[in-house]
Amino acid sequence: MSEPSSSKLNEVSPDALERAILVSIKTPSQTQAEVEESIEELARLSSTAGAMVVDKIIQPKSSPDPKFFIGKGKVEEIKATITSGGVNLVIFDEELSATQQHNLQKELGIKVLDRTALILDIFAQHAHSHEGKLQVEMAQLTYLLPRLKGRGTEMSRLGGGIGTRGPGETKLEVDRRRIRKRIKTLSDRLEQLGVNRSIQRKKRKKSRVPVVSIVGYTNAGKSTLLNTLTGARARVEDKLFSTLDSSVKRLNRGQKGTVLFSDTVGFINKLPHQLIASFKSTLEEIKESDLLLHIVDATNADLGNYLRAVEEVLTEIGAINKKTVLVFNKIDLLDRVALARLKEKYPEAVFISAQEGTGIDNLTTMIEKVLEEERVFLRLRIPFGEGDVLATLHDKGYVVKEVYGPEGIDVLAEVPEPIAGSFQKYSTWPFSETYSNLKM
Ligand SMILES: Nc1nc2c(ncn2[C@@H]2O[C@H](COP(=O)(O)OP(=O)(O)OP(=O)(O)O)[C@@H](O)[C@H]2O)c(=O)[nH]1
Ligand SMILES: [Mg+2]
Repeated sequence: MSEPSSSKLNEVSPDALERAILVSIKTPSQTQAEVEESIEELARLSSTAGAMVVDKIIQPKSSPDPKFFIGKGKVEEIKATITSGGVNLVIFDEELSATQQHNLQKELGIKVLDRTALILDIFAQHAHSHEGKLQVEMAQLTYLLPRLKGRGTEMSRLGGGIGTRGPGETKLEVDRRRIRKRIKTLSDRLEQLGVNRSIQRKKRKKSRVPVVSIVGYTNAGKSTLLNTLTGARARVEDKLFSTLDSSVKRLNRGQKGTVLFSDTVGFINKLPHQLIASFKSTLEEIKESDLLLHIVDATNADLGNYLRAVEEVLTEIGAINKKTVLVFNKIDLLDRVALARLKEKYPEAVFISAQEGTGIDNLTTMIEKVLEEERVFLRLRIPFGEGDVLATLHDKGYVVKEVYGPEGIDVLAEVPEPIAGSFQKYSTWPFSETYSNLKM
């Protein structure tokens, strides 16, 4: 049960590459460039997973066909290419329904995958830590469960490998039950690991060491930046999803104390929901950090699209309102004009080359500035009946001192600046003064 839908690509040697056709539709609401860029990315995902792309097909279509996703005529066309091109894999750029995948596989006689299955496969190959492996397995099983239908009959014809392993139809119910049980086990284990993580986080919070999370699209240069900032030696590769396990590195700033930098899994357009759910505790680290560095590969053609994709995931994990510094990376690859244009369009951003060290001083200064801004000390008196306010302070900030008096609880707390205003009514000295950095 540990290898639910895939891992064949793990075993593919360079001379036995799977030969793939990539397929997408272009709906009226999408631009041609958008669809082309997406299928190019699918090609990069395919080669990261170990498949060789033989052809790419885009069909203009008002909406996906419920039976085959693409039109029946296109299915016939693909069938012909399969025979002539020695193709043994078709990958769709959008998530297919169980029925579509089943119909396509039946009609084409070869393996049919979608973007989600492909990403899950890459994650399966790149997961190294115990937790990472559990997270990926859970995501794969969640993806597999609604797609078990009909697998039994297809099995023998499709010749094994990704997405084809599975039980015979008669065993299906038994298997569904087994999968559900396994998902439950995985979810319990992950929850336990999540608890451990949150204990670690609380400890960190208590020691008041600020945490800066490096987030961004996959391959933007997050790990490179972590290495440049902290002298770490995280894995850097021109591949998608090199980093799955988040790593936290300490930077000693002398008198200013330490800062922790956290590098984590990259995001992508149409990031499978199963992965977001499974990587919940990893992604929670982002939500809990003091500052986000949103790293963008400045050489990307359609920057807006990349920014949006990251913002969507940040929204989904509840981290969109975090204090964020936008960082354009790889400026060594830009000419002067392109760089100037970018600076004009994003005046608030920082421009760096993580690889060459350009702009890192600017970035560090910016980080210092923001971290300083973050700290706001409040002196509050909280009435006894409002325990939830104290709980919020503990949760979102750091309670320096807490004294129970006759009229309520006197609290000295440090909170993130953006939420300071919500405690104004409990303030026990003129509120404006609380904004200066008061120490005990
Ligand atoms: N030219 C140039 N290349 C860079 C720069 N920063 C990173 N790269 C390259 O970009 C590729 C991706 O870098 P990583 O640091 O692995 O990117 P990442 O965001 O951690 O990627 P994932 O972990 O896969 O999501 C590597 O080939 C790096 O060498 C830069 O400033 N300039
Ligand atoms: Mg990385």
